[in-house]
Amino acid sequence: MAPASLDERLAAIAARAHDVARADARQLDDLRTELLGRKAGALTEVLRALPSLTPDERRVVGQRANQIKRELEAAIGARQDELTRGERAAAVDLTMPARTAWRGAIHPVTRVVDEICDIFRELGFARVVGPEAETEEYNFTKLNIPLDHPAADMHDTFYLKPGVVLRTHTSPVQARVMERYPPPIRVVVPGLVYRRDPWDPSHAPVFEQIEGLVVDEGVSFVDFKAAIDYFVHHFFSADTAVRFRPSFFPFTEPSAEVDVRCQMCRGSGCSTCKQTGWMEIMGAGMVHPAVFESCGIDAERNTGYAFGMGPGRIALVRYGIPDIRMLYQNDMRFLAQFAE
Ligand code: 2NM
Repeated sequence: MAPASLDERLAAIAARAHDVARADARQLDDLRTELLGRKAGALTEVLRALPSLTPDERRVVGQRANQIKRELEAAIGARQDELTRGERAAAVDLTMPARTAWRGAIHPVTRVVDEICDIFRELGFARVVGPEAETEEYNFTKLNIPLDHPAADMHDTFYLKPGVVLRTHTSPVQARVMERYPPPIRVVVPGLVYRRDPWDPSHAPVFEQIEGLVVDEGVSFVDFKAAIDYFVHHFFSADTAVRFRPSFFPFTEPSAEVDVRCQMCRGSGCSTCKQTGWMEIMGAGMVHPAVFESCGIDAERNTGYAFGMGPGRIALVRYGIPDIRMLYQNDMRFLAQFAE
């Protein structure tokens, strides 16, 4: 058994845990010194008295003293943590302005592509995509473009290997659609296309295209004009004038180019429209029977129209962007302007 006086001293020391739990930072420092201090701490004093006890007493008092020491250390540590957390919470300045979060934006070209597809969706066109690496057959031959045509030239087309190219337009996807599905066909085909053009303010070696195709019995150029009027009036504005000029493409006959009133000057003439008052937005025409032939469509029963446009070009016009390269540099100062 321990002598009563040491027992009482230990009980008194253990009871100080209540003070520890309520101490502020300074009191806690004082308590640490007062109870556990190496020189004159109350517990240290008790331990120092051990050698004067009998071996039995020494074991009992020693065990009890060490247990109280561990408990006090734990209590002081816990209180210290509490005080630190409290200090941090008190240091939060609720009047400090919040950091503004970066807000993502849809790229202007993506926006134009989506809007165009949405408008044609209203007219019953499905949106389809296809491969960017194509055979010469699908990119040229099936579309009535002979391989000795200038468009198939190595100087204009990226060849991946003999017979395989990066598509120069999305038309090979239409060829695949015609082969796989019977008429009626109504599709729009957005996607990247590749041409061996050096970068300049109005050219890029890779750019977006959207082509459209309609195949059915009794489809005429009037159907095409109606669809394009609908598109222009919804994409640009209800009072935007449209005109059709004769043109030539190997895969359509007759072929046309579609112009809209210049969106910058509304027709009075400016640098964007080169003083013509008009801006070209697409090429189009009635699908050539030779194309139907090579894609397994019965050209006796069916007719159709097709068109192609460049959403990048259209984005330049719509947002007044002076250089096509700005669409591809991913400069945050440029892109952030399109955040909604
Ligand atoms: C254009 C202009 C005119 C076109 C033709 C075809 C297909 F597959 F039916 F033959 N797809 N797209 C076409 C016609 C594309 O882009 C300026």
